[in-house]
Amino acid sequence: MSEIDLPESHPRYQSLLTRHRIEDGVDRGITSRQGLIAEGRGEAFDYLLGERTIPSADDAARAAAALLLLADRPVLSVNGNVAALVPEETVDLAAAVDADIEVNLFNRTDERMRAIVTHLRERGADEAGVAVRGLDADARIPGLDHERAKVDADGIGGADVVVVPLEDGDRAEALAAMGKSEVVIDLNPLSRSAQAVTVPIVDNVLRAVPNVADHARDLSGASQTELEAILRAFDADAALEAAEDAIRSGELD
Ligand code: PTJ
Repeated sequence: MSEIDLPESHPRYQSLLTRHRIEDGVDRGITSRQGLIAEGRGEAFDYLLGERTIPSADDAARAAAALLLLADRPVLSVNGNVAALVPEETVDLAAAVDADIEVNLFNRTDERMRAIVTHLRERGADEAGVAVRGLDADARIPGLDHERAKVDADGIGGADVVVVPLEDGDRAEALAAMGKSEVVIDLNPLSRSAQAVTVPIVDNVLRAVPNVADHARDLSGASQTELEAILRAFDADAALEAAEDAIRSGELD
């Protein structure tokens, strides 16, 4: 038995665990109520994908790992859904690629910002020596309204590569316009954020975040030339097309 009192062999285990974590996140002031709706939409796409990491998403996860290992100042952006679903896994990925974490919210309030920063510190960031940023808010992303534009100058503001799971399309486009390379993790291959970025991973954050960390560990001894070759071989448009195909043609049980 686990945190939801169901055996892991239960056929809906993953989905029920995910719902439980999101509900719990809302109760604890971490996840927004809109996060419940986002989760429902994500679940529908995941069901159509067969709740698995398709080969093109695994290639994308490897390219994302290469991009992060090549980066000078990588930052992992965390919102209320990511904080509820994969806090330890996000810290583990940050440690594997030597990145900082920054809390960056669509529905930003001081209470939620502080609750999420504390949650991540307690879920391993302090122990792993991973910086959790977002509270300084001393820089702005040009072209966005006030609250969504707030970032830390030493975090997303100065980053060269940003991982933005479940990102809103405007902000993904605005970050790309600042010249940053982005990795988006989003189950919807048609979302504007997935279309705007260097490496779109069409997969559930529950699977994608640990998968990128595994690829990063596997590539830790690779040379710069090898990492660059992996990145060059990755075709973002083809990956999005493969995901859309898998969703449209998937056989449902
Ligand atoms: O915590 P905040 O205030 O920053 O708000 C975060 C949410 C996610 C509520 C906000 O950014 C939002 O409203 O997002 P959207 O526009 O609903 O988009 C969420 C996207 O994430 C959709 O394309 C979903 O398919 C996708 N999604 C939902 N759950 C998952 C997911 N993708 C990957 N893994 C998931 N578990």
